[in-house]
Amino acid sequence: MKLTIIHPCIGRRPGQKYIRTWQMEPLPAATLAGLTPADVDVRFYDDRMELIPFDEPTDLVAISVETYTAKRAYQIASEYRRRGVPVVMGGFHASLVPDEVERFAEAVVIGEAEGVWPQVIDDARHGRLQRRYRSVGRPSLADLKTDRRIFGGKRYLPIGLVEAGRGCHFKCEFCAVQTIFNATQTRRPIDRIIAEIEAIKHEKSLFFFVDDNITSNLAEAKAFFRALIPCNIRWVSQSSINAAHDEEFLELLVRSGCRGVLIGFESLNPANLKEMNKSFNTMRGGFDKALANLRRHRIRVYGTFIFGYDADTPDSFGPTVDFANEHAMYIAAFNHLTPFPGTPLYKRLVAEGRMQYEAWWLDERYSYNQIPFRPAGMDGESLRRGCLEARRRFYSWPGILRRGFDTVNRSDFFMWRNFYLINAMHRGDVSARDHYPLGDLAWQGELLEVG
Ligand code: B12
Repeated sequence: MKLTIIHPCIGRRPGQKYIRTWQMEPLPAATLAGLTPADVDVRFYDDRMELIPFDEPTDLVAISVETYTAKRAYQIASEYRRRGVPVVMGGFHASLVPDEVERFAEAVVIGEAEGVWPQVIDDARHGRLQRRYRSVGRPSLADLKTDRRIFGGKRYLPIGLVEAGRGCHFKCEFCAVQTIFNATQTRRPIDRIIAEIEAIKHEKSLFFFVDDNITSNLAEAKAFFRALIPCNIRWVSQSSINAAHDEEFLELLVRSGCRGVLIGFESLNPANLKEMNKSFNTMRGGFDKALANLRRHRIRVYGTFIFGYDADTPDSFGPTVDFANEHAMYIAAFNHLTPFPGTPLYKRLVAEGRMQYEAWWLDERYSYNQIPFRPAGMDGESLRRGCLEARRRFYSWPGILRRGFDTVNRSDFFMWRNFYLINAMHRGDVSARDHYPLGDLAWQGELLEVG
């Protein structure tokens, strides 16, 4: 049996290269390959960096779908299905809106693949694919095997992506992760993660633990960091701010090789944090105290901010960029609020009649950075432009140089050298991402729906 796994891009403008900062090794594909029985011949194509050979013979196509990649995923599925090849879809978007996704695929997997993938393969082998497969509860990640052989020959950013755990216990209103995992987290056994790191560490200069929140279970995170110390690697990850108030945790971060954490600050306005159910951000002295603690331990910060919550006005942008600059954040994201389907936020905005386009991810008029809902404190265009201006200011050359001279940002030569590379890439992305199309603009024809 031949299986073709596809990781779709968000979209494409003919003749233009894809956003480089997004070209990391896709773990969903490698996880699926690792779950596939050994006698299946697996091929993998990454739509973000290569052409898909639609005419290559295959028995089953598996596509990972996120909300931003849904339109492109359906284009790819239509190509295969027109050639008589069955398509199975899974991933975040498939789990959030299976009713939509199953219109474009023979089968949809809702939830995590670990519990159901062997059955999908077996059913496909015997020509009896079911319309839906639903993962029940949270499967154990003990046997998770990431098959990186599928990445061979592809030009990814040289970062080792590794999963230590999945999910987060917080219930932020906008977050697709809490919606899917019902605010629970599962973790891999520490010895398995360490074995995975040891196997690839000679080829990776930096690791990225893709966990939604590596500190979701602080006690287990600490045990993991202790075990990580002898690996002697550099790593970055995503963390909630509460961890920055725990001195033992901070010490272990440094000793285990942590070079930086992404923290969702989201907003400087407590009313917004309350509305997004993220008031925990202001605990124990709030942002300034947490940032001072991280600074003391020389942990770099990737700060992420959201604009467009109800208390935001056109005056919200300037002070937020000032804040990110004053704290010399290594990098920062200034995004508009995005209502992902299925989230409490999406449901609220629909109930309040504030969605501009309900299925914005498929709407012909929609492109990246457009605002799919009506904000309360400004119009959509002011929100779009405010985010763009915030990014332009933060990634201006004088801004980059100033942050580059910060004592924490230049405290480690490897991270300092990469500071300029990474900031230059993000600077280029500011205009490259603006109005980036969803779906391949050169793709012709109608999306093929299941009859
Ligand atoms: C690492 C990461 C990135 C990295 C690397 C992405 C990459 N190429 O791998 C970077 C930083 C580049 C990135 C960028 C973006 N990301 Co991102 N990212 C993640 C993160 C933190 C981990 C992804 C991961 O590797 N998980 C591990 C894998 C194994 O888990 P998984 O994807 O859930 O897959 C399991 C199941 O979903 C299922 N499954 C998945 N695919 C398939 C396919 C089939 C056929 C089957 C059967 C099952 C199946 O089985 C898997 C095993 O159980 C997730 C959060 C998360 N928890 O997943 C966000 C996440 C996927 N990202 C998200 C977003 C929005 C983005 C951006 C649009 C952000 C932005 N505005 O710039 C961009 C888009 C980039 C793109 N698509 O080209 C959202 C997507 C939400 C949604 N509704 O779709 C997520 C969920 C974060 C969030 N909290 O909302 N991201």
